[in-house]
Amino acid sequence: MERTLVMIKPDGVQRNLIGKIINIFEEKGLKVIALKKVRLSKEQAKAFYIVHKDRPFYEELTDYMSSGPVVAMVLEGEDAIKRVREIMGATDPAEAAEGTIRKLFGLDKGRNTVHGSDSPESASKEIPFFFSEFELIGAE
Ligand code: IDP
Ligand code: MG
Repeated sequence: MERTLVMIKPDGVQRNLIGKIINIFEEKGLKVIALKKVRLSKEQAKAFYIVHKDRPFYEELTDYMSSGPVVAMVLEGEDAIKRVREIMGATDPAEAAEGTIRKLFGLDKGRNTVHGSDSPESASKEIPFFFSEFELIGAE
C-alpha cells in the first residue's frame, strides 16, 4: 500500500469539480484517507513548491495556487503514486491522454486542475505539509 498527496487546484474548486474528480479516483479503487479544503497563502504555496524555486514559472505558479481555495487529500492504494499520475495525465492538458483528469478538465499548463506527488520522496514531504498522522485514516 502506498500513499500520495493530491490537490484539486483553484480552477477545479472554482468550477465545482471537487466531486467529479474525487469520483474518478474512487472509481479506480483509490481510497480517500484524509481530506480538507484550504486556502494557501503565497508563502505556503512557495513552501509547497520549493523544489521549483529556480524555474521560470515559480512566481506564476505560486500566485495561482494562492489565488483561491484548494482541496488537499491523501489517497491510498497499491502503486498509488504512479497510478494517480497516470489518472491525472501530462502536465500540459493539450498533451494529456484521452480520459485523464487534465485532458477532461485542464485549462492550460498552469491551470491544470490537479496536483499529485511525483515520487515517494515528494509524497513523504507533501503529506505532512497538509496532514498530521492522526488525520490519516487508513482502510480497515
Ligand atoms: P506536474 O504537476 O505535472 O508534476 P511540474 O513540471 O512539476 O508538473 O510543474 C508543477 C506545476 O507548475 C504544474 O502542475 C503547473 O501547474 C505549473 N507549471 C509547470 N510548467 C508551467 C509553465 O510552463 N507555465 C506555467 N505553469 C507551469
Ligand atoms: Mg511535479
